[in-house]
Amino acid sequence: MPYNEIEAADRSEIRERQNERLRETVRNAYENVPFYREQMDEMGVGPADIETIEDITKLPTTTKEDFRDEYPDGLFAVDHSEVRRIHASSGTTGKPKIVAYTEDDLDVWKEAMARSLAAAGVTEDDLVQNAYGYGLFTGGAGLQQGAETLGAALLPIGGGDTEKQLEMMTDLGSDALACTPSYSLYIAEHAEEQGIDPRDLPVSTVIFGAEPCTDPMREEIERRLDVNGIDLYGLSEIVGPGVSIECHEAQDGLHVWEDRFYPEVVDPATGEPVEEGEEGELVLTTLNKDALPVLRYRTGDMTSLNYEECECGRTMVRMDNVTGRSDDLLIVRGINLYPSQIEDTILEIDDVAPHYRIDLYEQDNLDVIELTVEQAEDAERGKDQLQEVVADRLDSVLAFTPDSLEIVDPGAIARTEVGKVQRVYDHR
Ligand code: DLL
Repeated sequence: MPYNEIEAADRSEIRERQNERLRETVRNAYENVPFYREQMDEMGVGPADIETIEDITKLPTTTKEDFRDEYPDGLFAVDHSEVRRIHASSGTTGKPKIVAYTEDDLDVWKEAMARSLAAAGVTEDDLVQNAYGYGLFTGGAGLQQGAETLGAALLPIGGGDTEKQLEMMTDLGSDALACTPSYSLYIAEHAEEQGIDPRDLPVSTVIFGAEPCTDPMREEIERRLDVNGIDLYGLSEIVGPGVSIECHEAQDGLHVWEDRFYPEVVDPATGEPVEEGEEGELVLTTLNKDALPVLRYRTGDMTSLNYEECECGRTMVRMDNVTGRSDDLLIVRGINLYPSQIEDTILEIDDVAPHYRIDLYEQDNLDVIELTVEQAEDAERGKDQLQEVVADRLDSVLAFTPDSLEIVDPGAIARTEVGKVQRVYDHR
């Protein structure tokens, strides 16, 4: 059952709202954010040129560099007295991206997260254990507000302290666990170490996000913990978690709350829209953010859109799960490869644990790629034999041969308890 009727409304009604809200957003951005006014003036477009959502391609795009250039508050459209909350997203380099919310913006976010949790199958009777980080990261606060708005109970435990996670989960009977996919596997591993079968834990749903999760990784989570894995997507620049989520009924693509956040998919190289269903870079426009209206944000996340009605009855467009970013692309001796393709390929192999790392170096002006893969605890093959199998599989599926391939002992690759897992280390 959708949380809000609009989720299953006629497409024409959704379109109507998008048209109206796009006009308001563009007016707000043009009148109150000098950055957008300058861009639009330069392109010769004004708010009067934007009547329907089809006109969106006339608008300028926004990039993460724009957030950095306008640091800290150059993109704010309201006076500081109207700001109720600030979050920040830290990249690996440079200044964080600062994002702000008015009271109304927080309400939009809460409602989007309540819709998301309802779509994940969470009800008022459930306890959600929130193991996303609190603080400047949007994960902790986003899940918390959503669960409370929905009327579910929430345990604000935050990331880390895995011992405590297991204790509370068992004692309180948490129904859902919200955390990154890698942390859910870490919890499973930790339980096993303590002699607890993770399948006996009370959790029946894991709401994972903030990191890519390939199909074999999801299967591993679902199998190890005996849960339904629900993929939750979002980003600080647009709102935080709650831009889109899989429904528990179909688990077939993530419904984008497109009356609030309008999605387009473009060719990452040219910025031109791709055909429906084709893969490209996700571009998002906020339709209901007053403090920080964002026009056509180039997310860098690769996906495709599917407008077919879902078996759950929701009519809102679905995006494919995001397993790669346009800027993650590895170009190794002429072969273009996403780290997720490596993950997809190696995790299909029995005896491989869902832990690996990719190290990139430069030697004599050439890129060198080293792959380290962890052996599963219950592996039947020895390391040498496993190494051959992994090398063969990478070659036959991806036509890829790493410069070095090492199989390491179970547990040898460092785990991430708090924050996002890092798999690619670029030393160039
Ligand atoms: O990660 C918000 C979030 C919190 C989403 C909790 C889901 C759950 P940022 O730190 O700004 O915000 O990072 C956003 O993380 O552009 C994607 O590259 C990646 N990402 C987020 N969710 C997913 C997902 C939060 N479900 C960036 N699958 C995004 C793959 C994801 N990548």
